[in-house]
Amino acid sequence: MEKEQKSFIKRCFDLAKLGAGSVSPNPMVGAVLVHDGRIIGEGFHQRYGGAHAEVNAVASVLPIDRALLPYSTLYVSLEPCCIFGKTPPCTNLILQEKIPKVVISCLDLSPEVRGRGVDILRAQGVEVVSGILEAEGQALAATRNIAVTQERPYIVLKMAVTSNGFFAPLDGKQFWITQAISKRLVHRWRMEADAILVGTATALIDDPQLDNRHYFGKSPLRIVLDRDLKLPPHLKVLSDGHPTLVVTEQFSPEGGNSAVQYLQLNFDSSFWPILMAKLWKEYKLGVVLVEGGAKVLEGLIAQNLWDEARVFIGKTNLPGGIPAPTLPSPVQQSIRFGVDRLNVYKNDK
Ligand code: AOF
Ligand code: ZN
Repeated sequence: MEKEQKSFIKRCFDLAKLGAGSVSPNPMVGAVLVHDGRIIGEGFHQRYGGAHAEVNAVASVLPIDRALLPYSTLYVSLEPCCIFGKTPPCTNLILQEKIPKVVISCLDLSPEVRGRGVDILRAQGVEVVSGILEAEGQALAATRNIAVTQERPYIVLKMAVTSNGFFAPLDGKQFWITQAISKRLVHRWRMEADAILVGTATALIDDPQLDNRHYFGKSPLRIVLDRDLKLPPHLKVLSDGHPTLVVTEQFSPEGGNSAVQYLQLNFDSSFWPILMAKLWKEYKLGVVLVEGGAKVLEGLIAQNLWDEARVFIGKTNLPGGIPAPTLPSPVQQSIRFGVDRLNVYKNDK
């Protein structure tokens, strides 16, 4: 029984992940309808503002199987919602379709839901089993659950470090640490994020495009810090016509490129928490990928404003340089990726 529940919940996770990069600031959610051990419907949340996983799963049931719904179990990776948001509550759908049993992995921590979805179903006589593969379900829903509880985006730090622990050379020149295939993985992470953030030195030294051109899907918004508006306008992020948000202490300049917007903020000790709160509240950014440099990464680590860090260890060495920022949590996962190693840290504070 438990084995069967786990395998259907795993299927929900796989379906949910198909929504990566398209659903934020909503969570990735997958759902499976099962009758007598047979899957009769499947669905996932495909895009922000669109139908929820449960709705798509019910809609996928063949006419011949529809009569089975009142005898089936609905598996969902997340607690069904009970609110009128951009779409109607999934709890209503479950009750209308007379689905007698719902198995979920974890709760939706959005303030209006937070267990109310489960309570409503139980109060109406639906059997609800919760907590199946809960840690994995929580990891999948973390972008949403962190954002709604912390009122800031889910923050992913990305960095590349030489095998002898250096982040960059001291001479302020661009230095490539990882192999080419690692770059493709980073572009996948860019597709999955709502925004990429870099500091002034990175924008100046690397003149990066900060887009996704080596993977499928969209490119995120680019966020560049430029306290004194000293970045030259010919840099790619300021001149290629794709959207960029420049965070500055100065008042926004007149004219310029319409793709470039400015956000004026004081660069004082509360800079990071205020910026992150604004990115969530005003810009609705659910996932921010931070790509450096060292000062930006260290600033966020010092304020405990990070959720996950993905650190590539390259094969290259530097005789000296800027030491890599250190993370206060242990490595959670270490994967060999071609000639590079990828260490994943999760913030456990
Ligand atoms: C679900 N199934 O597939 C997803 C859920 O504005 P809306 O209509 O998209 O609703 C937002 C709420 O639904 C919010 O609580 C969010 O966490 C949740 N997402 N819920 O039952 C889904 N994507
Ligand atoms: Zn829903």
